[in-house]
Amino acid sequence: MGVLEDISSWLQQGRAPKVKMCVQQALDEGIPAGEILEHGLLDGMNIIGAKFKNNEVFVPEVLIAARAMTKGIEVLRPYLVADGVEEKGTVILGTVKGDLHDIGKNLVRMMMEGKGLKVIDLGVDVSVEKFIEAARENNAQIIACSALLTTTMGEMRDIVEAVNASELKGNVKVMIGGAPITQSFCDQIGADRYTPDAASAADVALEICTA
Ligand code: B1M
Repeated sequence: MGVLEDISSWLQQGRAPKVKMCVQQALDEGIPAGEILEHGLLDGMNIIGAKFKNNEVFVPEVLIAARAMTKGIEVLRPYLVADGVEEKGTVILGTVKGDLHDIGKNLVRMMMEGKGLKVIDLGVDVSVEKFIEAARENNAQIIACSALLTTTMGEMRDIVEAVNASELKGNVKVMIGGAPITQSFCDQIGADRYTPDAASAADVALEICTA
């Protein structure tokens, strides 16, 4: 088995130190950073994402794998920048105002980063204005918001309205998700996309950014 398969396999097992070690080994062997990312780290994360979607692995495994991926990316990052590997798009992510739940949002971030997207994570309790400002400043293609409370999901309507009332209209898509969110709520508030889980959120974000 080659070192790229090792990276993918250790990542799926959530073994961060092994992932770091193998990424360094791959760099020492002269494998380009983009290839290590694509065929090692992202390959492993894609497999985990698919298994998560099919209920073959659960939140703890995903979090541990995602942490291993983050550690691998830390080793790789300076080389990626040097090699000029382009990010595939920029996503502004946050949990809406009044809502402090962030476990699902963090999964969304990790899955999106696993797809090669740049994610600017504004954290929790994020106001409409902060989402808009960040999208504007970073030339983002997507505002992605998470809500876990029925009392905070209405914030998403305000975000859609604020985008539509600004120059971002047409250029920035609003993606929504979280336990109480449904497709019918998405249709009702005119958001661009609803996805039920982190893996499909990442798939859709990539689709939007590369369309
Ligand atoms: Co809270 N809480 N909580 N809570 N909490 C819920 C959501 C609740 C359903 C529990 C219950 O009563 N059964 C309930 C909401 C009821 C409602 O609104 N109808 C509730 C409540 C009431 C509250 C408080 C008000 C409790 C209180 O203080 N009285 C309070 C509110 C605080 C606030 O936010 N202002 C509160 C507090 C907390 C804790 C701080 C203790 C903790 C949060 C810790 C943290 O996030 N760091 C917490 C937790 C852990 C939960 C439960 C138990 C678990 C949530 C979770 O992390 N799930 C939750 C009950 C439950 O859901 N079983 C509950 C795991 C996570 C992976 O799932 O976030 O749904 P989830 O993400 C999923 C999808 O939804 C999707 O992807 C993920 C899976 O791949 N997804 C997206 C999420 N965001 C997405 C965005 C996308 C796409 C997909 O696109 C952009």
